[in-house]
Amino acid sequence: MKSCMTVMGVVGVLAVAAGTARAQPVDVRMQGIQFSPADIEITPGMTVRWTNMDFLPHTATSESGPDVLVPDGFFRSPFLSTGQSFEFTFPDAGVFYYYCELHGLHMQGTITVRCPADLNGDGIVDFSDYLEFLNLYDAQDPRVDFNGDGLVDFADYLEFLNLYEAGC
Ligand SMILES: [Cu+2]
Repeated sequence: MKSCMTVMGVVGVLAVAAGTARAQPVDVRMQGIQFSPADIEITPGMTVRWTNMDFLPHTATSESGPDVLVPDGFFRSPFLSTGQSFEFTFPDAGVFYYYCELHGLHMQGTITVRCPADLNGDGIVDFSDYLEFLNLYDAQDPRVDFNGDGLVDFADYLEFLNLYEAGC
């Protein structure tokens, strides 16, 4: 029981460290009447920051699917002029489409929010991800270097268990 409590303590510390590491926003430029990069992948809790580099106004407006071009109310920036930014934090996993209200079809992007424990990328965290983790761990694959220290080791195993048990 005592050793179990010790492991839980270590996992808690790792979770706090991971949360801190994700605090920095991910940048998307509005440049040349395009989002750049147009398609990005992040993890839940991360913030995206759009910045307008053009001499035309733009928006970042969520839509329910590609080419829908109707605000779905999830996020909607004001009209951004040159140099202005808008930030939005994505709390949950999913694929989120967005567009510019002034440039419609020509200016769209996607934000894929994927749980780090969803190693097979099927949108759910389940036992197949656990098996995938074990394979990647044995292969020393950098995708399971969860704490980003350049090593695939027991600390990453503990972090994976923490994320897996949290369902993300
Ligand atoms: Cu635009």
